[in-house]
Amino acid sequence: MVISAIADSLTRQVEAVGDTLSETFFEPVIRLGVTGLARSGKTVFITSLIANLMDRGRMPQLVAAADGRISAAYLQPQPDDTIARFDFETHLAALTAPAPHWPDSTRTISELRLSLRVRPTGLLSGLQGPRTVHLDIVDYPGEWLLDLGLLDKTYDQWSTDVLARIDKRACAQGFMERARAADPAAAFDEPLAQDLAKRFTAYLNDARKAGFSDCTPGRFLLPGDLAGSPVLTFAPVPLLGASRRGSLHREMERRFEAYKSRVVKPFFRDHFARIDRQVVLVDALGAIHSGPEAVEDMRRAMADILSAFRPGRNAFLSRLLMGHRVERILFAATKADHLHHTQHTRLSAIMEALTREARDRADFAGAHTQALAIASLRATVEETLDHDGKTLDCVRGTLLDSGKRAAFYPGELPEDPARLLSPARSGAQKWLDGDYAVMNFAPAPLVLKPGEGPPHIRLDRAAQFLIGDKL
Ligand SMILES: Nc1nc2c(ncn2[C@@H]2O[C@H](COP(=O)(O)OP(=O)(O)O)[C@@H](O)[C@H]2O)c(=O)[nH]1
Ligand SMILES: [Mg+2]
Repeated sequence: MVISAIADSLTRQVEAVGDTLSETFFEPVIRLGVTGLARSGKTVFITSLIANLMDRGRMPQLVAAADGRISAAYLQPQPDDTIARFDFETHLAALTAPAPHWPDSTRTISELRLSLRVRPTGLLSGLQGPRTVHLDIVDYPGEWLLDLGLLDKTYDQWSTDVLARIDKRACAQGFMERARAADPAAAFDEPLAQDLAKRFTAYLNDARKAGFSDCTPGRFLLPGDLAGSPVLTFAPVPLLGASRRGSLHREMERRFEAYKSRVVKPFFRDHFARIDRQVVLVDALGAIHSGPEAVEDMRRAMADILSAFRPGRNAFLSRLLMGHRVERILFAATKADHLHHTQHTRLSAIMEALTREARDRADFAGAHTQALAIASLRATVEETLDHDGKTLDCVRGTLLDSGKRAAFYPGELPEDPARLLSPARSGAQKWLDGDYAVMNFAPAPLVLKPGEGPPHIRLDRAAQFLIGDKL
């Protein structure tokens, strides 16, 4: 405990020195974290944000851009040598190709530095030349934040919780059968451990496809170069009676502890602890489409994700942060271009309600928060159709599967978010009042005028909230 506390605080001090150095050169650095569960839209968000910061014609709500105070924006080598570079050029090329397509999914952490030349505002504007503000954008999987919850738990607490939660889920039966049959007190057996871990991983993948968000340990889904290593070869097995040396239970417990200290803690120390501003992307429409269970599960996952931004709750994290805190957190419901704009306020309200509990806590810790419905890349146009004598507010786009153009009505979101969240909380199996559909649209071919970035919805509002005050 003591040794790791010292080591943790040393890292912060070393970093603090780095911070001061760059500040003395009047080049402030904003470290912007972009997170969300898989497929929530991180890659598209970062790509479009950078493109729209470089060509600012569609950013009227970003005040410094509207005032014409940003004279240049350019990519620079990132400060961290050991993190993958966010592959902006390849992703942008995918989105802006003659036959555009969505970028490939990425499964790890990456980073990019965008530097902005900004003229100061107000009294100083005549006296000072332009300053350079560096924006370090860090893309990391939200699944990794969920792992914070593991730090507080012993292996037995974790196993009991997981098994109770997944016991009845259809997608967990392949794993549950094997787990029930395994004798945790029996001598450790590597093939059995691998089989259990493999089935547990398969369950996590299926659970995620079924729309569940509580899929931890996060690296089981996104193993990167840890695939197949012992820290990822464990699973929850119930303990019956006392744990013996050399037993399956004891070795599983050891690997669980190794996962916490060798995988989870380094991520929080090396990446998370340095973030200044954060955007959390949520595919709320996708969850609503999957049904009440998925919505409730997402609400719980959001609360868990956001507990990482309330460091007082976790001793490891408070020691690590030593007062450094995320100053602004944006919760953005992505893919709002699936809805006609008449429904956007409702989506924002749902987003706000989904994260209410968690946001109240983050507010308490001093961070500013906001909820928005956005589309990083607008793939549809709006259209109002007559249908059985009523008008329907639709969106039209190219369907991803067939390549055909079609108008689409996703269903009407309720004005009061409680109409979705209450049945979700009380365990309803399906929506009573409505049916919600989600289409997968391909990105639309773009004709960009000089100075214009890709079309979006409220990306400029998001940027203003996240970095506008620093420009
Ligand atoms: N219509 C629409 N779809 C989007 C948008 N952003 C993301 N998507 C969809 O969501 C998928 C996942 O996005 P991606 O950025 O790769 O998610 P990540 O896994 O969080 O990095 C994409 O392949 C698109 O199908 C958007 O702004 N509009
Ligand atoms: Mg990605």
